[in-house]
Amino acid sequence: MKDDPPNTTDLPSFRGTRTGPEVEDIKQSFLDNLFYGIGRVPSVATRNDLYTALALTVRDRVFHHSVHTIETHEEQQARRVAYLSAEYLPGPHLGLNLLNLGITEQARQALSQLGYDLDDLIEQEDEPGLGNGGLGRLAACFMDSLASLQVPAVGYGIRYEFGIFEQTIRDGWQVERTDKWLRYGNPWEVVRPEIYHEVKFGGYTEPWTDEKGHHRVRWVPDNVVKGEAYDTPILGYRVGTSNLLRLWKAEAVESFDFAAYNQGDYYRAVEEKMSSENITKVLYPNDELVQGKILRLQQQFFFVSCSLQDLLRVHQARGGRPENFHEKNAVQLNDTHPAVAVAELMRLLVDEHELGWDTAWQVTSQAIAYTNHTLLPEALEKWPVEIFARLLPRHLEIVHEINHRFLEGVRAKFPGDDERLARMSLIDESGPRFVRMANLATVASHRVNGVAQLHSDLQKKTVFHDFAALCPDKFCNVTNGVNPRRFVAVGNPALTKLITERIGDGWLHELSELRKLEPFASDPDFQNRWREAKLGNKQKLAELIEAGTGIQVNPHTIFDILVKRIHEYKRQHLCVLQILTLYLRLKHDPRADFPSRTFVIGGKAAPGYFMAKLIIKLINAVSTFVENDPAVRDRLKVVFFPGFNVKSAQHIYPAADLSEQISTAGKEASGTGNMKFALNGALTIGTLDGANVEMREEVGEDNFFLFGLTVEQVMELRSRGYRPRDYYEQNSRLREVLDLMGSGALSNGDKELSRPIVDNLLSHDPFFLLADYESYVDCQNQIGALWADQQNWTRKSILNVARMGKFSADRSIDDYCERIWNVKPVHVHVG
Ligand code: F58
Repeated sequence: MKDDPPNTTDLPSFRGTRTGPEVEDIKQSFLDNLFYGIGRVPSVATRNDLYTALALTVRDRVFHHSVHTIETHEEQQARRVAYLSAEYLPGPHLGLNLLNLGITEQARQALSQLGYDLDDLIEQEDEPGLGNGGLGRLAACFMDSLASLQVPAVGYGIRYEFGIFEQTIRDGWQVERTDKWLRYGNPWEVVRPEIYHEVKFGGYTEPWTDEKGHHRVRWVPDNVVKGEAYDTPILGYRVGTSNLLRLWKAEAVESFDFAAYNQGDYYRAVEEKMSSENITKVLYPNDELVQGKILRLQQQFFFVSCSLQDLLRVHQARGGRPENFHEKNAVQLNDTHPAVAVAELMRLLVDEHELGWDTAWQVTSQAIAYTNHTLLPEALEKWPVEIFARLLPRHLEIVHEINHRFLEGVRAKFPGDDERLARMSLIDESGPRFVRMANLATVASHRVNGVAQLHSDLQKKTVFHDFAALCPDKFCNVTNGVNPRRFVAVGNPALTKLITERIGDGWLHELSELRKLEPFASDPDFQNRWREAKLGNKQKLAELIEAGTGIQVNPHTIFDILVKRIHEYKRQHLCVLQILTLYLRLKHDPRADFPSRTFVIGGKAAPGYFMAKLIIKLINAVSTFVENDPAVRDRLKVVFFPGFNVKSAQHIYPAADLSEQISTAGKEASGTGNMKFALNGALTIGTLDGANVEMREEVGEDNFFLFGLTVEQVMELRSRGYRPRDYYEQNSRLREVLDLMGSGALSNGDKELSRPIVDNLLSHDPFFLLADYESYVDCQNQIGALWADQQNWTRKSILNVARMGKFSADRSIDDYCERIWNVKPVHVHVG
């Protein structure tokens, strides 16, 4: 791909060596940064020193854009987006920033002239694992797209000292290790000690009357924590805009409480410091399960309060008044984790800025909007009222007041319908009392969106049914998207080069331009080169697999890949049933006619989620089992890829032939891995779930391998009374597979190991694996047959890429701007 800075007038020009784009500039500033930035000379520099010097060199150039962006945004005072997310998974910054600046090749040459290899240094970067999975990664893709589309925006979140744990595998089991991502420092962030906010916790409230005779409430906390800003610039692709990701770190208000110290209570002062700092110590590693842990509520409130105070501060510094806050700020809640923002914004406006309740409510509800990412009941956040009251006494009062006013409205519209009131109330009173965060977010938001059309439709039919009956216009859909710059241009240079040679590089700005590839889908020369690119990527992944697991895989086999968080609803164990089905076919007929496959499965399991961890162990057991069988091992390989994260994902998606998107219909809100695979030329085997539905519509049903029950069929089967054992009894193939699993053969005779999984499947099977098994296996057989026809396979692969334009995060952000935020781009010129 051509990587020169484009020469349109509205693109940044650089001045001076320090931020210049030429090879010589980069060489000089790299050496300067090595010398002056970290005090090293090349002869003694470690790989990390070299990486840091290069990161600083790139950061200089990014900051150049940041400064212009801030200036332009100050001048124009345009409405901006504040994205509130408890999680961000940005991935390594270096490669993407180089691409966005358009200086990858110059940097490569500069380093090579100095005797270093750019890719080596890019590999050195530890990624910030400040999220669990799709939700955090989506937030990062959105930050990139906001900047690339030149939308004024700031991302607010938490600077966890320890991000998502590192996963290693010991004896087939997941072992968690602390993620020390800050171990060698982080050259991309800048601490802003002068930008901080105080956040109160606990205590009590008291009424008072002000001099005008107004009834007021004062919150007397028993604890105050300071949030300090850490800023990371997020540069757009080949534009002047560089927005901010501002993450808050908790600090004690004073390092030492001298009063306490003087009284000799030194330890109490130190303890207070430690407990304040604990708030941002570690990310909770659960996906799709929320536990009512008090520290988690503290984290949420901490970052929300800092962020809203910051927004109000900037708003006022720009001459805004609290009552027009919503005109200048669109505040987006990424799921309910920041939903306490509703009560905090009300508190700030009413208690601190002295607005009347109705005005404050107008401002709050016009500023805030909420994205829901899940329909799973165990993932819908609710806080025990008692915990909420203890930590946030004033906010509980505010929630009650909002609830009171809201329910009055509902009562007026649906008189006498007490059950409806109970369902819609912000407080769950069916047993022990809880604050329902999704209800709070929904009531206060002017828009609520789902993340794929199917998900948004289901929301209105299920969790938000009553709310949609009350305000149908509040609900909308914004289908997720991904960042093609990171996941194709940076991750898959071979494919990028090939595409760009044919259709130019406009697709990196406007992904729908990939359509221009369609005429080449059947071109034999293009097909050959397409296959070569894929093969090269598979070879690279094979090297990584061998380094990480010791397993040698053959790049000429089908790379059949399933990577995502491990969860029963995502059905990694359905893939295991298919692997064992192929295994048994080979045992029955060693010459069975199907192509050899390499299954790569990866993902982290929540540390407390027993079944998910057992699924990992099962996959590893199957891996060893087939590897130990000489009659099978050249036809079937099973790899559990340890430590799946953004960095390894960049190597994995480009190498896939087949993408497994096999969740139970109705359970996966959208999925985004599905998009990353398809954009890299993998064909998808999938259910009609999440965004799979829209992907299939786009790429065409002939180019998508569909199997399994639909949402309606799942619901129907459930209500009819699902009996998984019937499938076992009626399907001899399935019976043989489950018997093999239960026999202990996979685990050196230990029958107990897979028992929880087998028993669960036979007697409950809440995710309908057995019901979908036959259709899945049949579909896999069709895929095997298609592989034999490489031309047809390649044609479908090209058509998949050509028709994925819709799934750019740029399109998602356009939709948010239009349907929810009413925010316009601001052009930033970098002189
Ligand atoms: C994911 N949610 C959805 N949650 O599962 C996926 O379908 C969707 O594509 C993605 O969001 C983006 O919209 C998700 O990743 C979490 O990780 C939460 C972390 C905090 C606890 C609850 C789950």
